[in-house]
Amino acid sequence: MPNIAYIGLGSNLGERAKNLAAGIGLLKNAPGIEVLRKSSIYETLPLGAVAQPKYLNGVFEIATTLDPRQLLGTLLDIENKLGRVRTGPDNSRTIDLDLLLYADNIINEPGLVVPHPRMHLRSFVLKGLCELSPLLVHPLIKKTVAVLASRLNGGDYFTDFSKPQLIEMAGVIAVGKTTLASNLCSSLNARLIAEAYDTNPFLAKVYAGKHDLALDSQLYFLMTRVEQLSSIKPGEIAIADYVFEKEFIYAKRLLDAQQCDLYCRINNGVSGSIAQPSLLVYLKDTPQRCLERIHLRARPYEQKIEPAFLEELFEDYQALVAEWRISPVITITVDGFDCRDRAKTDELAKEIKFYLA
Ligand code: PH2
Ligand code: MG
Ligand code: MG
Repeated sequence: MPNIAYIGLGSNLGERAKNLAAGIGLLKNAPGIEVLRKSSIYETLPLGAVAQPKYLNGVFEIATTLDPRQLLGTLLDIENKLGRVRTGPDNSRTIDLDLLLYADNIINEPGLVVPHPRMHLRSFVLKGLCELSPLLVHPLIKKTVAVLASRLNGGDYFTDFSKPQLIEMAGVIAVGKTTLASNLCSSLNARLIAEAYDTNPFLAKVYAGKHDLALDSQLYFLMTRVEQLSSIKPGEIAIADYVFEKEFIYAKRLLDAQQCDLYCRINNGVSGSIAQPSLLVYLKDTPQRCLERIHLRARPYEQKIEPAFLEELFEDYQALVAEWRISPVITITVDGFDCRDRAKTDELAKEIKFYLA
């Protein structure tokens, strides 16, 4: 019985479309391989640190009687036949044939890693897979390629161990951000970066209606966040129970137009050195259930929060996540996921590792 496998094609040198067509031609003629379906071809910006020409990328579904090692050998033969040189200053290539998936095999051998270790970070791979088989499950991450694609929002990412490995939590007040962040920290042996709400000397007064202190409160949060997010070392895993960009959500809601403008200028002026997140975890629950949790946890100054304010925050977070282009986003619907449940949070921690260097 042949196995189904998926091959990623790429070219960014010479006549790219012709190179891809030649690659497919040789694939079709190779013994033990039947090409079943092809995705669209996408033009993509080169992903990685070095400047390169743009790529054409596509994905192919094949049925094969070759085993994974033999299939890899065939792919390398085709690359060589089409004149790919595996040296050069910028790693550009006339043709690149990557084994993405081979049935539900998990292989980790020198030169042969399946699933392709970076496929879940690349929209140009996942979009192609989604055209062919959106419900295909990634055998390690155990999510469909459709879910994996939606986490990237059209972007392509790569991990970099020379940068801080920062995870940020987004979501409405009392959705469970701090609880989840601290559980993930113990699973991942990471540092917790907790929002300084209890040391903010202005916050309670602002909640109590002193709107003239709203700018002070925002600036206090801003400076503590900048200090916290500038302190993470290269390679260190840190989890913040906030997303830095929430600053703009709250500024817009709490400040008048002139304050907000001044605030945004200060923010842009001081935030240049903060770490960017490798991953955003968005916790989503109804504003109504968040309000119930606010009453349960009984922080005095939060008890007057109006349902309408939470609804607005919810919409703001939805918009923030919809426009997010900084990192992949894992969205968790809290209905059905208890942030206190260690079995669940351990499972999520395992998944998160695939997004870190
Ligand atoms: N392949 C790489 C590195 N960067 N960028 C794009 N856009 N497409 C690729 O196929 C690609 C890349 C290494 O194989
Ligand atoms: Mg490649
Ligand atoms: Mg390759």
